[in-house]
Amino acid sequence: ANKKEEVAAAKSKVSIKELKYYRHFTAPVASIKENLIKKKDFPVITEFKRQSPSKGIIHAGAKVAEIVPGYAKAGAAGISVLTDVQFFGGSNDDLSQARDLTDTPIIRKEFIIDPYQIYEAKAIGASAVLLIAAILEKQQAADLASLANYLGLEVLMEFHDESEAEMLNSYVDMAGINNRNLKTFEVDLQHAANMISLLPSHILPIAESGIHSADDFLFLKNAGFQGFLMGEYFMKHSDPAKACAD
Ligand code: IGP
Repeated sequence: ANKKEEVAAAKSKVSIKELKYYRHFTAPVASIKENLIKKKDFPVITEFKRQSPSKGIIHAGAKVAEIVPGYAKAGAAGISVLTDVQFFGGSNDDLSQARDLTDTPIIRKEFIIDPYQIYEAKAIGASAVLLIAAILEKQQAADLASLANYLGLEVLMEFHDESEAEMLNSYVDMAGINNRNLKTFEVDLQHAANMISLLPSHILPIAESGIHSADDFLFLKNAGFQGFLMGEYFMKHSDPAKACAD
């Protein structure tokens, strides 16, 4: 099933009105952006991810309860949880479970194309949502980001191509530059370093993907990035939380 069908199916099971009664919907959440600014020594969003289309299985059967509390304890500024079932083997349940285990703000990693998914993000306990510029129209991205802000969710908009910079809107809190080309899966840190200058200064720049060493981190930090999204580097370990703390 594609995302559109998936969203339609979810909508027919649980309405937006019903999502508003979920216990996480009205619960206050912390800010990833503020945390990234505060935690200058470790401005990292750590990701919970079992598998990906580019890497296949990264950590088979990974359990939220065994990893997320450790990420939080290690001082992560935020935690990214994949909710996409088809490609990443994640679930909404992973995210709400993570929310119950920590106060560290959580970003919903999902292919968001419909307002329903923003309500859903709030209902399962997210603090922030990812909007991928490459899969959205400009007006659609603005509507989704505006709804997210209205519901108290921060917006991380993800870019890969220079041509996507025009997708930015005033509701975007953080801009992620993905080092991984989602079509070819090729990773190039220099690409992010080249693209950072396209971002307006009030939007916090985050480097995403393929950060695998202290050298990678320092290279991107020197290029001006203030946040770092890291998944595989931790998840490939048998004990990701320990790898994160080390
Ligand atoms: C993490 P990595 O290489 O550290 O595991 O990457 C994160 O950036 C990556 O999972 C990601 C992603 C996405 C996943 C970036 N953008 C969009 C799904 C959808």
